[in-house]
Amino acid sequence: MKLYYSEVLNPRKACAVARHLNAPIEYVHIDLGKGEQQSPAFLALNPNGKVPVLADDDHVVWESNAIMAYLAQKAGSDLWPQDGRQIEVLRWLSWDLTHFTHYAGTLYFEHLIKAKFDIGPPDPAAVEEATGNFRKFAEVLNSHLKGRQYVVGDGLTVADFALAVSLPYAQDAKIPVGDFPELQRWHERLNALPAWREPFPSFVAA
Ligand SMILES: N[C@@H](CCC(=O)N[C@@H](CS)C(=O)NCC(=O)O)C(=O)O
Repeated sequence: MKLYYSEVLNPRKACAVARHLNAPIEYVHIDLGKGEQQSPAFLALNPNGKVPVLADDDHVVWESNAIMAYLAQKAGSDLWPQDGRQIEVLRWLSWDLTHFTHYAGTLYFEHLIKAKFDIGPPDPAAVEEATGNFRKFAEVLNSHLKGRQYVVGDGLTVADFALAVSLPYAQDAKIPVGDFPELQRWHERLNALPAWREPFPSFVAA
């Protein structure tokens, strides 16, 4: 399987799950700064021109959440559970895309990506709106995590990998996690996983 990635937010989910599962992956780096995601060869894989993309022979999967689920299902892993927990995982993945990481992602873009790719200063209005909305939805997740180790059931799932993806960048992206102790406790637990701390394939021996 080939996993097309770059060292940014959404590919981080796919790379972390691939490493956690020890999946047999050939990593293909896409240089977003050089616009490699717009090359005809890449657009033939993903017409959206975005990473990550997984190619399993002729089967191509884009969208990081779908890639995580695909890798887990292929490995027979409970990261994508096959019982009633699957609906719960889907619920949190959907909520994450629209609410939680949607706003954390805006802060990541405004504070980190704009500087990294030299595309202007943060937009104060976008930052203010995203910060307020992040706080609102972080409260929901913080309450849910009280008394829990993981987001769904008793074990790690792809929902944890998705929901926590912005947290390693919280300080630099000015994502206000400081007011949410359950979020921090949960993220510390994920930090015990090597695949979480170091998801990108620099861990692969050259
Ligand atoms: N919903 C997609 C989002 C993918 C996405 O936005 N990828 C960004 C990196 S985090 C990208 O490839 N940006 C390059 C571009 O838009 O040119 C997913 O979860 O995979």
